[in-house]
Amino acid sequence: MSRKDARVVVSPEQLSSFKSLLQEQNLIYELLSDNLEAVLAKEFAQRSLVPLPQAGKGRLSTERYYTHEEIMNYIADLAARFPKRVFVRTVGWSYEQRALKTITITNGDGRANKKVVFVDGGFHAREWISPAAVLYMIDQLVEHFEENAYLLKDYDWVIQPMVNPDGYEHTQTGTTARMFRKTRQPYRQLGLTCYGADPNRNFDFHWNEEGASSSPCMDTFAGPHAFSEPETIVIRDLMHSLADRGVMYLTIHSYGNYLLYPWGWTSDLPDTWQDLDDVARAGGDAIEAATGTVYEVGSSTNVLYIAAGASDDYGFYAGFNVSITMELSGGGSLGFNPPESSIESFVSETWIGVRAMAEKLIEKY
Ligand code: 0X9
Ligand code: ZN
Repeated sequence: MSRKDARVVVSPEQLSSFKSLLQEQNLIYELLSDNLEAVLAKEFAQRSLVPLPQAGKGRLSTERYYTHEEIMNYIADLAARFPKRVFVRTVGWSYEQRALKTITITNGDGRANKKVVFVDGGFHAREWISPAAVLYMIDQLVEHFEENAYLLKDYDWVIQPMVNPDGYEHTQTGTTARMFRKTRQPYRQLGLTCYGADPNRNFDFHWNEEGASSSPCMDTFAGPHAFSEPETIVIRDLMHSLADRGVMYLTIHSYGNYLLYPWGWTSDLPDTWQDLDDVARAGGDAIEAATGTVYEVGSSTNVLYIAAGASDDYGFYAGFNVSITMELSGGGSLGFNPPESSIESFVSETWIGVRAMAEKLIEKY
């Protein structure tokens, strides 16, 4: 697929009229699968269901995706093993009452009020590679402390590996649920119940303007009002509590290989866009030099699409000097489902980019 191609899923009933439409518009198309359900079911069946012995204790490998509970156990275990450097805090509860936790990683020197890098993952339920990549960053900063100590000298890293655990757990329940994106709070409209708001359209900055939907059954449903979801309130409050010290907010999504900075609600660029561009480009360049993977760098609206009410715009507005959405590589039949065999290469590549962006921050701020 080339860059401007798009994957579209069409129901069997609509396939022939959709093909005619493409032909009328002279659009070139390729049928990637004539039975997506079956492909997804096969991919889903291939994932490891059996928790590894001791999963959540000690290091987490990159050989499989983990449940929310395993991830929470893992960070608790890290805090117990490295009590001088690692701190875990419950920052709130999801709609279905799962614990939302942050892990703060320091160098243990006890110096207060350092600058902050705030990273999150798992905003969108189906983007399983996101929390996996964030776990790898945690492992690097904690278990590989010696080689990464320079990243913690003047910075604390505050990391929330799972923003939307209800959605994430839902996507683990079966093939039909695998491509679910949103939170799990139910919304009723015209006698129909649909689940969830898009957490990345729920922030109160140009909320529900372009690129967001008012319909609860849409994937980009902005919610009935801004901050209708407990999960986004938690991120908002963390952002405000960290903003004085916050140099970079980084949110990990998939897929498409993009490093995006504000704005996402308008095609205008912020005054400091060149600083944002420097940081993002440092990440993209480091990845390309190391693996050859090319990330496209630019403002969300200008290189991807306009979408208002997202966390990156809000974090920048709240005071972070730099705010970046990193869209990792795609894999599997739909891009959101890279096989377990590719986790290691995707997450280690992500770390190369994140480390380079942090180095650029240290140089500039
Ligand atoms: O649409 C999104 O929320 C993000 N892409 S994804 O495929 N992971 O859903 C991109 C968000 C970019 N940022 C803004 N538009 N502000
Ligand atoms: Zn996403």
